[in-house]
Amino acid sequence: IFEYAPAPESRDVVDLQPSYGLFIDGEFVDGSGPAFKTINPATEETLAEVATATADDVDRAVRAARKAFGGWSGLPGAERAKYLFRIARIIQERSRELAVLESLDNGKPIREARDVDVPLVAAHFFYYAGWADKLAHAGFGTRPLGVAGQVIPWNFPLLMLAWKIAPALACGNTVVLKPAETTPLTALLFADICRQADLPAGVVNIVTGAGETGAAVVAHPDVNKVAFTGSTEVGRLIARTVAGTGKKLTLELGGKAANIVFDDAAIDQAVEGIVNGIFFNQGHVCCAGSRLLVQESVQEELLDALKRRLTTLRLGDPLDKNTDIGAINSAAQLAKIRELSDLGESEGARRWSPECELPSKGFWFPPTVFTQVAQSHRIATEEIFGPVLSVLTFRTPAEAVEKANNTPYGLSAGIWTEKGSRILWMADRLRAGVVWANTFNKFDPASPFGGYKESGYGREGGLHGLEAYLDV
Ligand code: TXE
Repeated sequence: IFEYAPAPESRDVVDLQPSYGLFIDGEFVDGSGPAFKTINPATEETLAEVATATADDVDRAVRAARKAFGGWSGLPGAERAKYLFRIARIIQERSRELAVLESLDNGKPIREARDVDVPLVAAHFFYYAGWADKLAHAGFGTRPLGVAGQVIPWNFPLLMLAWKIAPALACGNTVVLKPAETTPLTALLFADICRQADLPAGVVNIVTGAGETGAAVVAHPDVNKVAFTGSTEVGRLIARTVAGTGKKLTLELGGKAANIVFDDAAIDQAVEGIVNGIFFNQGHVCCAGSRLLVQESVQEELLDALKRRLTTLRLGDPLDKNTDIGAINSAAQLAKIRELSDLGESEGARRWSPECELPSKGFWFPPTVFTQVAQSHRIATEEIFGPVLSVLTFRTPAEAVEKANNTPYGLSAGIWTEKGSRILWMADRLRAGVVWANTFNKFDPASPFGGYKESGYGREGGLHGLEAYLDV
C-alpha cells in the first residue's frame, strides 16, 4: 500500500490546464460564478483559473448526487468495494502527479506530499473499500444517509478529501464536496480519477469556490449529512445552519495540542517528535504540537538540542526533495502567523528562529520558538496554524495535565517518557481525542480521529468513521 513512485521533483509530470470547471454528474462543466485564480504560494505565480459554483450550481450537484444515490446505495457492498479499490490503485499509479500538484497548489514539501499525504490517501481508500462489504459487522447499522455535503480545508487537500469521501462512498452515500479556494486542484484531479475508475456519474461531485459555495452546500435542503473540517469560527456557523434541520453533522476544527516531555524521555527522540509535531506541513496541522510542555529539570538540555536541530532544517523550494519547510499556504495565513507572533513578543515571550534566508517571492515564515511563555499569552491559547512553537514548563505530572487541558481545544496531545504507567495515567486525564506516546503526528486509516470541546465532534477514520455515514 505504501509504495510510491521514485522521487518526483519535476512539475512536468502535471498536465496543468489554464482553467478548470466544476465536476457534476460525471462531467466537467462551467460554473455560473466568476472564475478565481489559484496560485503557487512559493512563487505567487498563477497556476490556473477555477470555476466558482453558485447556489444554483450547488443545487445541480446535489440533484446529481440524489439521482445517483438509489443506484449506488443499491449496489452490493462488494461491488462498491471494487470501485473504491480501483480508485485506490489509480491513486497509487498517479501518485507522482498527485504529489507534485499538491505541492504546487499548497506549498508543502514534495517529500511530505509524496511520503505522507498521497500514500495515506491511497491507504484510506483501501481501508474503507475493505469495509464496504462488512458493514453488517460494524455495529452502526447498514443504511446510508443519502447525499453527504462535505467542506474541506487547504492544509491537506487530498487527505481531507479521502477522509471524507472514502467512508461516505463505502457506506453507500453519494457526495458533493467543496475543496478550499486556495487548493482546489487536486480535488479536480481526483474527479478525473473517478472518471478513470468508471465511478457511476453523480456519485462524486466537486464544486469549487469560496465560503459562499461551502455555505450553499451546507444549507441545501436535500443534503442529509454535513462533514466539515476547518476553522472553529466557520464550524460554529455551520452548526447553527444545520441545527434543527435533521442533518447529521461532524465537525473537525482547531487545536492547540500540548507535546509533553518528561525528564526521563529520550531527548533526541523527543526533539524529533517536537520538530515533526510543529514544523511538519509548516505547522498547518490541526493536531500540531504547538505547545511544548517541558519538565523544568530538562528544559535547558532539551531547548539546546532543539535549537541545534532547527538550524539543520532546510526551508525553500517545495519541489526540492531536500526541503523540510515549504511555503505558507496563503497571504492571509501568513498575516495571521505574523500578527500572533508579533503579539507573542509584545506580550513578553522571547522569540528565537534559526538564521535562514527567506525567498524573495512567495509566502514564507521561519521556524520559530517562543520561550518564557505564560499561560495567559495569546500564543499559548490561540491556534497559530504556522511553524511557531510556544514553550511552557511544568514540575509534576498533575501540573502537566492541568496545563495541557487549559485550552478550549481538545484534539491531540503527545507524551514523552520511558514510564509506561505514566503514559496510561496521563492519557486517561488528557482531554484530547488523540494521545500519542513517544511519537507525534502518526496517522492510520484504522484509527479514529477527532476532538473534544471546541475541536469539534464526531470521529473520522476507523470503525468510528463509519458511524458518521450510517443510520442504525
Ligand atoms: O478556514 P475556513 P481558513 C484554522 C486555522 C486557520 C483558520 C482560518 O487556525 O488559520 O482556521 O483558516 C470553507 N460555510 N483552520 O480561513 O474559513 C472554506 O471555503 C461553509 C483549522 O482557511 O474555516 C474552506 O473550504 N464553508 C483547520 C473551509 O471552509 C465555509 C483547517 C475552511 O475554511 C464557510 C483550516 C461558510 N460560511 C483552518 N466559510 C483544521 N481543523 O484542520 C468558509 N468556508
